[in-house]
Amino acid sequence: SGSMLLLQEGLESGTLLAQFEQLYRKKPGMTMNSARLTENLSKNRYKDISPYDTTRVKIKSSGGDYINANFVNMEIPGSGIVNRYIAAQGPLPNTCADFWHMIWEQQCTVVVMLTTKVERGRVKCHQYWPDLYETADFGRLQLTCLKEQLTSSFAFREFTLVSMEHGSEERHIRQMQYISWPDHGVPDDSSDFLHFVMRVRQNRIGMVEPTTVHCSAGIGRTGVLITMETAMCLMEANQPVYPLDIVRQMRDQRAMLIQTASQFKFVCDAILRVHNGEWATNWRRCLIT
Ligand code: PTR
Ligand code: PTR
Repeated sequence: SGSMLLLQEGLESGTLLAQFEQLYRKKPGMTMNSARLTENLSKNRYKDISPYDTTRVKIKSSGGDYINANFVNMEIPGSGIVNRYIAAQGPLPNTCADFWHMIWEQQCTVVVMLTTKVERGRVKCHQYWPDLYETADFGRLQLTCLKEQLTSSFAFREFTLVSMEHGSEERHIRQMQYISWPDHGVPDDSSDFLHFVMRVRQNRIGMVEPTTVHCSAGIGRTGVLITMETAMCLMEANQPVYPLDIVRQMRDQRAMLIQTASQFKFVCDAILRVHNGEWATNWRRCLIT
């Protein structure tokens, strides 16, 4: 199709990456004042990564409504679908309870984690969940880890989240962790990455509640994942795929999504690979079952 030809030519000539570098990282006119309030400073993992005020997720908490997370809604024209995400930083020790309150209040049932706890000796994310068969309390919420399935690239965990405030209402939460993707980098292998995105897609089909996606800062790897899933949905709906438009649409809702040109190139190559049928020609069929 036309958009794929443009994508291929843009990649080959280098113009697409040049245009990516020219894109605004933060939408002009958007403010980030809540992040800078004194009482919120300790709730940010990185000084230079803040949520826009207008799209930030607000929590009901005695310690204030602030969390470093934004709603990111991605429309799929022609299909009537809007994929809803919450893009968030990796929780800090002092923001884990806020994180689970956000999950509860927004009725999330899928959490996608694209970082490990420690990379190259630096802490990237606090372990915000209990170990297998253990329970952790976050204020009025009680979280129990029921299942953990580990592979060399991924970890899949299942939890129950119980709210003592809502007559012990219990929900089932699924966490999908990509463990072999360093920050500022790209996955070693786009097949692994595409399998992971497919599993996320399968878990989300028909879901109206937002999916929470986080890495360490909640911009680089989170942006790559949302871009790939959006592109897959566009292809499923037989709509053109313009990756720069996807990035712009994301950055209008959370600043800086997709951090490096190599991450952008990686996702563009993966889109072409899927379109050209070089990866799982039957992927559409997998989704219908
Ligand atoms: N973010 C720093 C800057 O803006 O200059 C650069 C930087 C890059 C800092 C990598 C730390 C980095 O490594 P890590 O995120 O793994 O600590
Ligand atoms: N100040 C940090 C830096 O630039 O290195 C912030 C940062 C950290 C930005 C990690 C992006 C990072 O990657 P990701 O969003 O994929 O966790």
